[in-house]
Amino acid sequence: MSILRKFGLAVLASAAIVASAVSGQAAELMLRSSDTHPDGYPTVEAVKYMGKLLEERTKGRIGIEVFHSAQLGEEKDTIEQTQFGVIDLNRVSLGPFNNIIEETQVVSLPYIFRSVDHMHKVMDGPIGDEILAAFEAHDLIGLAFYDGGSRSFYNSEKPIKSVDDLKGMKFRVMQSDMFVDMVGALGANATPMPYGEVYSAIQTGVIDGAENNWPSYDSSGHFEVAKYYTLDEHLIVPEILVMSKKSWDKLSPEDQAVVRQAAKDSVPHMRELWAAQEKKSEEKIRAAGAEVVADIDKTPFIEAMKPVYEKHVTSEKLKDMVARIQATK
Ligand code: BDP
Repeated sequence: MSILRKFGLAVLASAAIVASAVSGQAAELMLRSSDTHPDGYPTVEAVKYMGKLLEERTKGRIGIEVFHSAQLGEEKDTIEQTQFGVIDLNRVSLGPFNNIIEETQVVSLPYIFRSVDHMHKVMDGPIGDEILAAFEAHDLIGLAFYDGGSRSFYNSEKPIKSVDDLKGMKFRVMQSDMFVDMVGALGANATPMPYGEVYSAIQTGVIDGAENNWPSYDSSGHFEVAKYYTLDEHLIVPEILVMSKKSWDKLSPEDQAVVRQAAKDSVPHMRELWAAQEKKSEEKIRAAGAEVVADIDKTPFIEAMKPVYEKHVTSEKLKDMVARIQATK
């Protein structure tokens, strides 16, 4: 490139920075962030909030643009793109990491958490930090955990009141071998598939149903095609905000610290948004005529999960993590 052209581009670039600083529009460095959920969903709003914090704390140098509604693709693909540095930030469930990062399996095990509070205690403590750190070997930087409530089964066929009722039914799961085994252990059949394909798969009868939390059951519209929802709450899977290590390495250590802190500071805001959205979605879905089975004996569900633990918690490291989670009060 000629010196003149280089100079010309530099002038253009700095003109753009001045213009953006004046208009308050885009920051100098706009991090591209992916989310499968629609605009307004708690995870999307939390990352936007983090972007606001970042812009304030860097005086407009760094911001975030959230590409919601799976504009950049389905989770499994966007995870790869984040590893390659094509996407800077990604808010995803831990489920699709289960086959890649073994530590994520432990906190994705069915019934590993006694409650959302228990999950918060674990993820906010040393075990959470260990799991965040495990991402770096996979070209990702784990920044913060978000809430994903608890996930339960829904289907288009009949109200499920016991493990027996699930026999032979077909459910979509996230792309994680452990979730395939989880459904198998309940006597049903699992089909791993991208989130965006679930609605039509239920509608056309390829599957009988899926499993998710209230806000996703709502925003995906799945309740329109699968109105039987059984609150067996088999999973409390944390969600995570990751950054591409490639994008991370381009930041100064000071900016890295600001990014990490802004991510952490978005968590309490996210939890508030989440709690409010869970209530709103539940009300909306009940009003829409969904048949909710709420009083269900979870003991047989919990007992059925033993083979999943036996198959997936094999190393001493994972066994120790499970024991430490169970011992967390
Ligand atoms: C939602 C998670 C989202 C997952 C989706 C799924 O927030 O990250 O993609 O479930 O089931 O609850 O795939």
